[in-house]
Amino acid sequence: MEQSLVIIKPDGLSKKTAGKIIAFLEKENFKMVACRMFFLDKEKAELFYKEHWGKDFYLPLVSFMSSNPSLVMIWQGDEIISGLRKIVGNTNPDMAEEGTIRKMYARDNRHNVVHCSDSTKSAQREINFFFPEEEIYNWERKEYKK
Ligand code: FUP
Repeated sequence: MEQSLVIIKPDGLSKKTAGKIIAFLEKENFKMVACRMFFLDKEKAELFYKEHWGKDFYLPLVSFMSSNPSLVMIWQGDEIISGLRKIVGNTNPDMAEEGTIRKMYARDNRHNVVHCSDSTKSAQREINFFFPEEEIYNWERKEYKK
């Protein structure tokens, strides 16, 4: 079963879109297996985005990500990585498809409310970056109905 890191970024929390974003993921039948609020200080944000080091947007991106806490989660499901990329939409909301999270809530290609992993390899790195194994609650759930 595939897993993806999902971050509701500082702008996503500030705009009160966390509940809506989680609802999107639940509707797809994906399962949350870890969640914590996390302040990416400058050092942590630099490390998380190290693949972008040297690009013109690197420092403003680091500064944005360390402006406020984020909600950091792991979600799991069949082909969740490609599924989430579709639901989240293009990095740049102007280019994102109608109905995607970024089209609806993002301001621009930096303040784009949510992060999801782009491959199984980066998902593994990103998950290890934030969560020790014992904080990942990956067990079968009992069904509770109303
Ligand atoms: P994505 O996987 O869609 O989040 O996009 P990228 O991995 O290409 O970029 C990671 C983050 O870098 C984006 F979410 C926001 C930031 N970014 C900018 O701030 N400016 C840019 O021009 C491109 C990306």
